[in-house]
Amino acid sequence: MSTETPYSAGSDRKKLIISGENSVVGIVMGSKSDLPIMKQAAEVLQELGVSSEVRIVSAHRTPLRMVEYAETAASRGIKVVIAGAGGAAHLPGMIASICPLPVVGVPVKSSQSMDGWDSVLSILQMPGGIPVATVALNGAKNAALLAAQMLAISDSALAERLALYRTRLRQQVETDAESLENKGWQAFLG
Ligand code: C2R
Repeated sequence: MSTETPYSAGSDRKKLIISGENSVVGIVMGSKSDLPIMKQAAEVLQELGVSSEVRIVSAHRTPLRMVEYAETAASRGIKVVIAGAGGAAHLPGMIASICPLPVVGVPVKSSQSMDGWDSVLSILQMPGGIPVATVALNGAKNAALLAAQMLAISDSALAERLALYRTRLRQQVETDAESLENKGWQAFLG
């Protein structure tokens, strides 16, 4: 009789993490179905000139791959991990429990989510001692900005790019506000 449990099975062990070259942010998600949300983090980081790797890693379905990811991320040069998952979203907390790096958690409203709260609370309510910086439901964009802000503490060029990002954001809102005031809301919408 085999003594292998599903989580010690060789097939899981063989799927080693494919190293990304020189990435400083690791974006992981529980399933490919999270990608439409989690890609927003990759896009913001790309816009800010921050290198990232994007991986599917599930604490539930590929536990050993998750352990390997969490154990090797820092030594591979990753500085911040962004972890997104839906439903019973244990991935961010489990990565944080193993990995010394800061983990930003993204609750994803997945097809399996009841209403999103399951994922939010699974990521938010970590026990004292193992923090996960939790952003809003589907808040992958803000997760990327938080990660960039952490990196910018010791990277003045990135800090400047982040300041520019905020300037553009402010200018866009000012342009919209002015246009709304000038045209009135009906013409603005039409
Ligand atoms: P499928 O669409 O693959 O059925 O996944 C994923 O993040 C996804 O949102 C449905 C949802 O299950 C989530 N999932 C987790 C974990 N692994 C997968 N929450 C985990 O390890 O926490």
